[in-house]
Amino acid sequence: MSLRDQLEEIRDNHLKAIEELSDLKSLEDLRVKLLGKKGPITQALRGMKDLSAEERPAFGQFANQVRDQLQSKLENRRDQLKQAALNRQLVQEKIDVTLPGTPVAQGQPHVIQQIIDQLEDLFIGLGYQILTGPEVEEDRYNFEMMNLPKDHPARDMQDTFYITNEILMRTQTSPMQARAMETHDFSQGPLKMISPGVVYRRDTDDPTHSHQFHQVEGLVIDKHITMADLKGTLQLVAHELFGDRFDVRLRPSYFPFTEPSVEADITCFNCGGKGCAVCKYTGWIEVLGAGMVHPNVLKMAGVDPEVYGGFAFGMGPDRFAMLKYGVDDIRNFYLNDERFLTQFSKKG
Ligand code: 2U9
Repeated sequence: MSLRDQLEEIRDNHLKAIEELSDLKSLEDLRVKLLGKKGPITQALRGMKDLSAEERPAFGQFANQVRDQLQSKLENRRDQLKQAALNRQLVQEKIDVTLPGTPVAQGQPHVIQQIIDQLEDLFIGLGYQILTGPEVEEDRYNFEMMNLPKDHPARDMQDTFYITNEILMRTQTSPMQARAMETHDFSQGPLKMISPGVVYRRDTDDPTHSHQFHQVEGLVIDKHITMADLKGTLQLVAHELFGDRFDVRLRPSYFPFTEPSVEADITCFNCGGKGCAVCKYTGWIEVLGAGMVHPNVLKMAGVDPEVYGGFAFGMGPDRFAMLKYGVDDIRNFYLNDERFLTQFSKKG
């Protein structure tokens, strides 16, 4: 077979082989094999040395033509295969932008936190600071500085979770107020604060008691603070939270850290004061305790009771939530049952 015939055969076979290639990898393999140094075209060109000087140019030209032909066939086929691969990918990765997205469940603050948030907003508006502090407290701040001396019944082991003799789980958030009074610089103005947070008592859990619950306690210390300021503040809170037709009344009470002490009632939200089962036919609902800060408490925090005085109050957001939503068992707030908690959607 002549050299030209050999080259024609190589060309025809490979043009067919290239056409039949189905992937880019085998195309590249074939390209290297066909056009490489050991490839059939290079081999054929080597045979040129046996041709006569007259035959050589024409054969050389023909060999170049064959190589160009194969090369452009390879390129064409590569473009086709690339396009086919891209088309396959486009089909496989097709995104239907009209499909609805997967809904992401949105959380919400715990119902008690919602109430605390509302109170915080209200008191921030009145110029109070929000101060939070440790739940594991020193006896000194939790009891001693609150005018509850060592032999006071409220300090009983039965009522308090003690960690050591001097360290305990706070039974009220007032230790935060004691800390604030101790450090406040009264030359810079009054102390106005609320301390929201969790407190702990060694109660046996039942529908109205939980060993863990929340408090929001408030404290205002300045010169010339009177009980009228306390009542005015509580009235404002009631109006803001519930509406203008809600009134506040104070009844005498006793707390070791306030003197005089009061319990504050608000117009029954259920009957508007007429009397119903919720308010036990009194027209009033007890919502918080309060009073004028006891001089001993001021003294122990380094505040001169002859110059400064103030009022304090304490409320239980758990009880608020129970009253507001008609929840009859406080334990529901601490079970983390989603079916219960999602009822109190902020939007709803
Ligand atoms: C300082 C001085 C006095 C805070 C007060 C109450 C009355 C009170 C309870 C209501 C329901 C707590 O959540 S509850 O169980 N609180 O009745 N709290 S006066 O008195 C203070 C606080 C800080 C320095």
